Amino acid sequence: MKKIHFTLASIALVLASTHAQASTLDTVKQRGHVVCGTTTGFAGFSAPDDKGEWKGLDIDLCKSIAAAVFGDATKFKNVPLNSQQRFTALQSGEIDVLTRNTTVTQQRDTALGIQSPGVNFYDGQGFLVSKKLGVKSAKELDGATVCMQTGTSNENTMADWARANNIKYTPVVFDQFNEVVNAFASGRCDVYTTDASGLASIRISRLSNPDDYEVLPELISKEPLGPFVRQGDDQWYNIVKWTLQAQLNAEELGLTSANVDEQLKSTNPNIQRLLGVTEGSGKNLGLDEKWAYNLIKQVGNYGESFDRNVGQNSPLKIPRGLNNLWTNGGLHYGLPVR
Ligand SMILES: N[C@@H](CCC(=O)N[C@@H](CS)C(=O)NCC(=O)O)C(=O)O
Repeated sequence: MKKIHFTLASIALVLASTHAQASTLDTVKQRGHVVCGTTTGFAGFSAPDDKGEWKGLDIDLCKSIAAAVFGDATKFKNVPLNSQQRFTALQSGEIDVLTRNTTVTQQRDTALGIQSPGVNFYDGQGFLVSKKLGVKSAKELDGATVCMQTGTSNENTMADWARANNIKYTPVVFDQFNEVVNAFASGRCDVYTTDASGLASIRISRLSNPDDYEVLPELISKEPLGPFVRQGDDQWYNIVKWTLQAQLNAEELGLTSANVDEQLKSTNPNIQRLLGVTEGSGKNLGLDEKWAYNLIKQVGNYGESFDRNVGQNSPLKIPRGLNNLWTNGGLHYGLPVR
């Protein structure tokens, strides 16, 4: 099995290097829409609503890229990918950008032919249990059966943590997200471990009685989640990187989808540069000068997207915490657009 994966990865790397020849921006423009890799359906981050429209924090990043490139946030399509499929899809050119709760690690950022342009959600790995289990701390999990998804960083983190804490556990692992959720919901395992944001999403959107479950207090790792692009296309890397930076800068500068038109009259030079009133940032990216204006107007700033999808105005109600701006005690720090 290992051998087969290795071979597939090598083929994908060769394909990726062939692909790097054509500029991703040209390919995207010619096609008329950007293609983002997302989850198969993870409420709050990337999931279809009742009308089949994909919504979420990661979908908003994808839409923002579309707005930056085309001036139209609707010019995107998403390819649903499970944890295992996501890197091959990016390497092979099936998607232009992976916008899907993916932890930035050194190995992923170097050895897979892909690269991380930034972090759009700071997270950590945690545990979800049924209250019936009567466990209050992760330290009490000795002997537990633990549900996880194949191809996630969660598998290795769990193994490291259990070894360090002298905890024995039986992994119950599946390829498909639905299989893991169903196994946990039917009691086939005592614990579900993945990113805390994922646990919050699963508890609210996938379990029939969310109040029967709780997330344990411990986080056992750092899981900085963010988009990935292929190595070898600096312009596309910069477009994705600065799209995220524009979302963050907009929040820092108090620019929202509601007030951005009025703010075109602002005399603040930082606002003038971000909104393309003072020209330059668009040209640097190979985009229209209104690239950031368009994404702020059509999708909103980072905080608007956070609140609507995963924060206080969403069913998940995840606190801003580390995902607040640095000026409010969080880690998000918009790099200067100048
Ligand atoms: N952040 C971790 C975990 C990400 C991950 O794939 N989590 C699973 C949750 S169990 C998921 O999102 N599954 C959704 C799917 O496969 O559609 C990673 O990058 O490996």
